Amino acid sequence: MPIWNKEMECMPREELEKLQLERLQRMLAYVYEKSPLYRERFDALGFQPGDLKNLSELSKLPLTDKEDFRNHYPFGMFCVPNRDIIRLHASSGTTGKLTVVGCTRNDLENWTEMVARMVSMTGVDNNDVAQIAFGYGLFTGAHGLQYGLERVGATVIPISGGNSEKQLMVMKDFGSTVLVSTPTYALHLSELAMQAGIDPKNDLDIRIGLFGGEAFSEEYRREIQDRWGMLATDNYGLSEIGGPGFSGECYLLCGQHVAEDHYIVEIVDPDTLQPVPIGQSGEVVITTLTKEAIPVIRYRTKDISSLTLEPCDCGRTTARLAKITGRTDDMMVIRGVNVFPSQIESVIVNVAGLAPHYQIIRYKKGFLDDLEIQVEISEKAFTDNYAELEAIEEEFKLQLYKTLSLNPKVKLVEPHSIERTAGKARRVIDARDNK
Ligand code: DLL
Repeated sequence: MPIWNKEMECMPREELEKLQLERLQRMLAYVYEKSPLYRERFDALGFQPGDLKNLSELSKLPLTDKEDFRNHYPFGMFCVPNRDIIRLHASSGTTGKLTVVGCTRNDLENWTEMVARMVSMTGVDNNDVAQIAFGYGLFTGAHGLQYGLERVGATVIPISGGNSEKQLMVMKDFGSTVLVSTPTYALHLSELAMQAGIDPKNDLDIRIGLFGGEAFSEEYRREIQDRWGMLATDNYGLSEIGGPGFSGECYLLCGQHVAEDHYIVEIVDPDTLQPVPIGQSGEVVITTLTKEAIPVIRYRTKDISSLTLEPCDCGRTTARLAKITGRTDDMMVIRGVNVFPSQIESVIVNVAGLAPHYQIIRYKKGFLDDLEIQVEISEKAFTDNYAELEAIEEEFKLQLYKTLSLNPKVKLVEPHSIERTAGKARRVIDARDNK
């Protein structure tokens, strides 16, 4: 399979690290000159941009986080005058205040190239028809994917999220071969297709899914692949560092190739904030190497993953990021046990009779936090035979206990009773104040 930018994607590691160091040194000088925030932080450390002599010294610099974006809302993080910004995007945080990001013309060009690489490594090319079912708007997902897909010559259908009946009609009539959406929405669409008498595997032409925007487990991926008969790829990024294009899986589905000529990725221990050895899991920290509008030095993503530097069988030499297993702020401590929603998802997808639609309710029982897991019974298993339902519930509880060593409350609910979304799913409901 052709590689979009062989020079960069297959560069020997030593050469790549040399390039990263040059770019990092340039970037540090740039932010020192243009950003009051970084100048102040570097000065406080007594650090001059020219002091950094090798890549490992990056970990001595201070971290940047979402709070910095909030405190400098809307444009205080920008390093170029407004006249050089040609695009604004934003992501909505849980607190309601937007995290605003911008692009210069060069940023947009780099973004397009990175997404072009990302989509081509899955096998997408100019014969494909790509249906973009991410919501257009301030979210970086839809626009970013559109640029990259158009750059490789695919035909783009910018249908946006929602209106599922129309999605299916367009998919069939326009012959879509690529679906771009959140994994949750892909699963939901397959369900609606089946209800409408369309078998996504046999009656539709989708062969590749470019998924991202939220975490999904391997088991969830398998479910999507089985239902659609497609290759379901996982792609990660966040608006603060430029959106999608940061990392994505190739057709071998063995970790996400990071665009290392544009970013340095570190994995740190979320408690001590110290780098962990390669291969070990921790919080992903990202430094941009080429961004002009909003460069970020050591951005704390709160996402948890690990890295490998082994070259991939596809021929690329870039570091690969394992599937994101959760966020540090997703982690719930229940009776002393660390629980991530992704662990619960893995259990659900492996229990026969359950559908992968669920919600986790976190509530207070006395002084302790506890969980209630509401999960849909699959349509096939839905029955009014109490004993059969009870057997499913018992099996679910047993598997939960095996995975978590906990006995959370479990509630099986009817098919289709958990709200579906065209965007990112909200898996955990925090009801600790009112339970
Ligand atoms: O979700 C950017 C994006 C769009 C990436 C489309 C890939 C495809 P934000 O809205 O800023 O940006 O949300 C970023 O979403 O910190 C993760 O917690 C989560 N996230 C995004 N992609 C993945 C993924 C876009 N593949 C936040 N796996 C991130 C797990 C993901 N989590």
